[in-house]
Amino acid sequence: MLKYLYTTLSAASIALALGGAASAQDSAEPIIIPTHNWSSQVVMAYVIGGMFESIGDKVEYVPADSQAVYEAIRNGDVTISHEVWQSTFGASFYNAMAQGGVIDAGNHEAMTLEELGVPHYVVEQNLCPGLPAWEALKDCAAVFATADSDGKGRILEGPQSWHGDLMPDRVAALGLDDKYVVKFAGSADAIWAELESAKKEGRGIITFNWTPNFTDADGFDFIKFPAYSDGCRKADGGDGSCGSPIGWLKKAANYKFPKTHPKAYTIFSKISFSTAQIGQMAALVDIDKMSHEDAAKKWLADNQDVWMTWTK
Ligand code: TMO
Repeated sequence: MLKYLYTTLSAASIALALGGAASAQDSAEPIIIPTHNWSSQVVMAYVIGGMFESIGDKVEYVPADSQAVYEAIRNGDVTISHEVWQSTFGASFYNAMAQGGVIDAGNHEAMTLEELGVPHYVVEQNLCPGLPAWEALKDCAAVFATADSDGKGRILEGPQSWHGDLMPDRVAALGLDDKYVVKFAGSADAIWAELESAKKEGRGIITFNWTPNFTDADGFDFIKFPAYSDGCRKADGGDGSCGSPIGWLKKAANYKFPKTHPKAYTIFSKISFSTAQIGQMAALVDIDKMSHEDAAKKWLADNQDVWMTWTK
């Protein structure tokens, strides 16, 4: 009987007959994963790429601008984005979606905050009484002055590519611009280097930072600005006098991805990293000084129980 089946039916139809509905195969075309300029995102790119490779799919990594990437996903040059931070990229994500071609592939478990703040010792040692309430900043600009800040307090913002003039707009809207100047860091590493030297010298420093990040473990106190509400930002038509939202962290994909790579897309839709897991990915690079690729290999090796529940 079996011999008869083999000689008259194709392998595919036997699989169908014996196993019920056979699932579709993923395309041999590579899945294009973007890399940006902060550590968890790059490590997570290789972590997710490693999961896709574990099922036999091909992966390519492309350095991409973290705002323009949503248009690149929409037109198919890039397949996914695995860290869509609400505060900084929510508008670009939904603008691209509204043009057609971007899908929401679900949220990570971690909630996020992208905000100005101070290392914990600044609060603990009372270097600026009243922090973390933003009003305290009015009376301690001198504590945050640097050689290049003209006697004003310096606010060290991240690279301008992340969210443009959000912080200069906010500082002006809150009436802090006669006392503070916003300087853009060239890279995330420049922020970490400044935080380290300020800590060594025991001096006050205000920087942009975010959670989940490796700094969660150290203690970093985000400043409490007036609450965020939709439309409060200048870019959204408001006066800009609001802080950042406690936001979601989403995954995005090109609309064809579920069809071209159904197995990989199914995995991608299930992926959900926690605050601790994302902090670990950043720490492997920013504290342990591993390369992004090596950090991802180590993370995958140490956390098979986590990711294999999504790939099996
Ligand atoms: C997008 N970022 C996590 C750097 O704020």
